Amino acid sequence: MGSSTRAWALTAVAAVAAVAMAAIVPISSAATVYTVGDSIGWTILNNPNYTAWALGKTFYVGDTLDFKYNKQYHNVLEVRQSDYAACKNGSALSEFTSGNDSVVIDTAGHHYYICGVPGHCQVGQKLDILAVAEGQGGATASPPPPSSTTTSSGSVPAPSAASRRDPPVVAAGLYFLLAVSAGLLQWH
Ligand SMILES: [Cu+2]
Repeated sequence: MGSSTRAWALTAVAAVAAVAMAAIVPISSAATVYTVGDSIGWTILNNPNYTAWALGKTFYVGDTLDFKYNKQYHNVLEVRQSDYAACKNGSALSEFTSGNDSVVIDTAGHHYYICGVPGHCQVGQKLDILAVAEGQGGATASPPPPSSTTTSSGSVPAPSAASRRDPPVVAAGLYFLLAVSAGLLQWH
């Protein structure tokens, strides 16, 4: 009886380990690069709808927006919400003019982009994306407050690429599993 019981115990430990590790280790996804507008790029031709383009996509901090356009006719300005809504280009937060701009989303929350060429924003060359911090759910996530977090322990920093896998938590999980398996084997 001893060997079969021990085999059962080891199988149980393995199963518990698999489930526990799946829960402990967050799913890690590589940063995504999006071409704004996909094949049509950043333009006013053919009535692009960048709101529709962004719909259903989950943007994470660390992802990249590639704006591809003819730099003779367009540019990319990151602007505040009010300027996005009003299509004002006078106080851009950032300006991109290369015609092939890779813009890394560096903070969670909304990011607003318009073309600064007169008239273009008004006919739809504008993009509003909502970025969520890594590790947060997509569809159900709401934008965090601009400068503070609502975690129970206020000192915990926002998730970042460096903390995507949390070694102390994984180590604690492994220690727990070792303790469980040692206990199971002792019982038999
Ligand atoms: Cu334009």
